[in-house]
Amino acid sequence: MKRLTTKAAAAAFSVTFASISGQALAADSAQPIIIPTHNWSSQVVMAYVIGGIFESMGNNVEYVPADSQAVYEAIRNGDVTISHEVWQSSFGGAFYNAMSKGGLIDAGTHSAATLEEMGVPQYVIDDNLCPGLPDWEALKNCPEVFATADSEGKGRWLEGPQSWHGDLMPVRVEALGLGDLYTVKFAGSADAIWAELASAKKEGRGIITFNWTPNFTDAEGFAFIEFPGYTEGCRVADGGDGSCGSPKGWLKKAANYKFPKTHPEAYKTYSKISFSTKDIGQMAALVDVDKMTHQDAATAWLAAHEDVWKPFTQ
Ligand code: TMO
Repeated sequence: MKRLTTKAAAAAFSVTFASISGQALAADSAQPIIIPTHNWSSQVVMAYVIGGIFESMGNNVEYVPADSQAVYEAIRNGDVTISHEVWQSSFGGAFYNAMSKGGLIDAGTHSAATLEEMGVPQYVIDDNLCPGLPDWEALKNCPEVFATADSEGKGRWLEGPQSWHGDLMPVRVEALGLGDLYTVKFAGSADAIWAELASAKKEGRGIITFNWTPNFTDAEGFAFIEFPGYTEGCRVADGGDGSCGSPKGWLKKAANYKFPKTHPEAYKTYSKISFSTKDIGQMAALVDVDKMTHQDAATAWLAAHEDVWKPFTQ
């Protein structure tokens, strides 16, 4: 009898234990979800937006400044939990590299389509400062329009920080046969690009800078130069000559492979998060136009757009 009782008790215990551990598996860990911040506005605002969404669900979050290329290795290793703005042109290579080594998963794609490309403010086209733009071939006829004090008599391409995509643009200038006419200068920060665009506009002078969409500049108008079309394999890193333009690309979300297990509720929400061109443009504009801090911008964006983000949590 005693044996049977013990067995029954053991059976009852194991049923209870299974259901408790079943519940435990469905609840999120109290360990912080680690969110990286990089050096352009929408990404930092979106870090706090997504962190705010996780916190609204009772999760703990932590923010770490991270290099935007090295972050994919950090996610793979588990030092960082997510990357919420994986731009195809700049980071597609590092993203798939980390995925193929193991430890990083694709957590879905934002609805916004992207472009990261050299271009000119709309007035450069409207005032016909370099006839034929935005076709890249027009650049051959007007390097002097884009010359600056530091550009050695050539036209200047003002690139973003080199950390974004290395020597992509210097290689492209050479591959297109523009090396005698144009030189690439790297800006120290995104803010340095915006400052240069503002002063060129004030002076009504020509300027070529790296820029992207979605961004706050979508509202005012920015014309991306049309380079030879992007194809898989057209870049030097992929075996090509590097003369192609950037892809009309995707914007993905990456995560460490354990995130769905450690924080199943937060991961489910993260997998549903999809921001539009408008959403991302607004996040950038709150900082770059309205001059809010990134944190305040995120708080304001969350308060004004519950209709956008609440459904992701349901
Ligand atoms: C990665 N970025 C949006 C700056 O091109």
